[in-house]
Amino acid sequence: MPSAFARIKPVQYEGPKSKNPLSFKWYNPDEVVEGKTMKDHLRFSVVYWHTMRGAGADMFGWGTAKRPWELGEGTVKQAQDRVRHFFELVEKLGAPYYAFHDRDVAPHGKTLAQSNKNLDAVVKVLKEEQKRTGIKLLWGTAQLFVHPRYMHGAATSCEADVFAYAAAQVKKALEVTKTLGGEGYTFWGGREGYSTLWNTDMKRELDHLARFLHMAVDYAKQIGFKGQFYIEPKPKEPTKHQYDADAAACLNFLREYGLTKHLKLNLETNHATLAGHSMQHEMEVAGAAGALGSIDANTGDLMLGWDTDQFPTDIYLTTQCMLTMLKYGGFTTGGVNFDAKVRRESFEPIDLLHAHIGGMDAFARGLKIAAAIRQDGRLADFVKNRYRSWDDGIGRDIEKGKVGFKELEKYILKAGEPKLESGRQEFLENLINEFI
Ligand code: XUL
Ligand code: CO
Repeated sequence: MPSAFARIKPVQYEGPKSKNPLSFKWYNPDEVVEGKTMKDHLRFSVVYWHTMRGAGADMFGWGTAKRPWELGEGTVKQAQDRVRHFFELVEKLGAPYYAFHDRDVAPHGKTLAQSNKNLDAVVKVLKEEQKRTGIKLLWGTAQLFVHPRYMHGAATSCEADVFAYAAAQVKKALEVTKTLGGEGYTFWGGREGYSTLWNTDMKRELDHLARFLHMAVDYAKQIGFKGQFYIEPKPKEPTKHQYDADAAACLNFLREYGLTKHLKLNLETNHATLAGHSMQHEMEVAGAAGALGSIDANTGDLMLGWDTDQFPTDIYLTTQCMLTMLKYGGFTTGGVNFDAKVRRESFEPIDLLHAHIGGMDAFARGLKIAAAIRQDGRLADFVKNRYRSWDDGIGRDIEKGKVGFKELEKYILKAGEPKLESGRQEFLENLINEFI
């Protein structure tokens, strides 16, 4: 079977002057930035679901995408062949990682046993292709939202048997993630939320979600899966309200249920903006809590109120992401995972290459700009200087817990009205523009 990408040459770095649309202008995998290669900094990952299974259908129309690997009856054999197309694409892009859901790689069976069997047959090919290409699994996950049984949620379903089914599905997904050497495992609460509070016992559902995650942690220990667990915040869609609404809500939930040591956050740009935050805000919240794990790199459309999952091309966005990432020490287990899809009108397989090349270049550029801003030092110096009143005197005494309200009253009666300095937002915005 000739691959859909057989005639495409491996994408190479040709530099910013190149006019070849199938080349990298900025992503130069071996180029060293802040002591590490770009490849190791960015740890790019291609998602199976949008890339291979997304057909471009929307509420008003059928799928438009021309996908030779979808011409067939939906058999296991077809699923195995599809994997080979996928790896050829990822290989040509030179991305070192991929991510998948159990049910996007292998067809649903009539029973759980049949689904597991289907999955095993496809995992065999995933393993072969990983071995052939050296491409690794960034994280695996279970699809707990497409099948009608999950209409009320999975771990937060009102029906205990659905919880049990979801647990059995995640058990298997953890096993195959381990088999494939996955460096992580993600929980995105597909339908873990509610449509109306009139029929919902929120406390009970949250308790169940925590129980579910504890079971996953226990099972990972039992089978010796050492990958990093992630929870992926999203405020809404498909439900009206998702429990994992944003980074702060997830961290609060993890803390309340004793899960902080076991899960970090996998943050997605379009989910951040749906929650009314910037991606940088979400990354700072996670970073401050020591929970900045991985990112689902995409972007939304600020004119629209839903998850458009576009490829990231905005250099300001990627600069902000990489500034925060570098500030917190860079990725360890995580990476830049393109949870993004081409537009419905971009229906040819080649559009998948343009999309990923654009995203990889945008992040490479963001990385270089962030490193230049850090090297320059004026931004960091400004922030440090802004807080200098905390480095000694009364500020240090407050931070060290040496003074209380009584001492502060005495202090301020003597010191008088505080003297303030400008926040210089516009000056700093201009400073950032020097680098972009
Ligand atoms: C959905 C989403 C998911 C998760 C994995 O919005 O982002 O694809 O990343 O289940
Ligand atoms: Co995602």
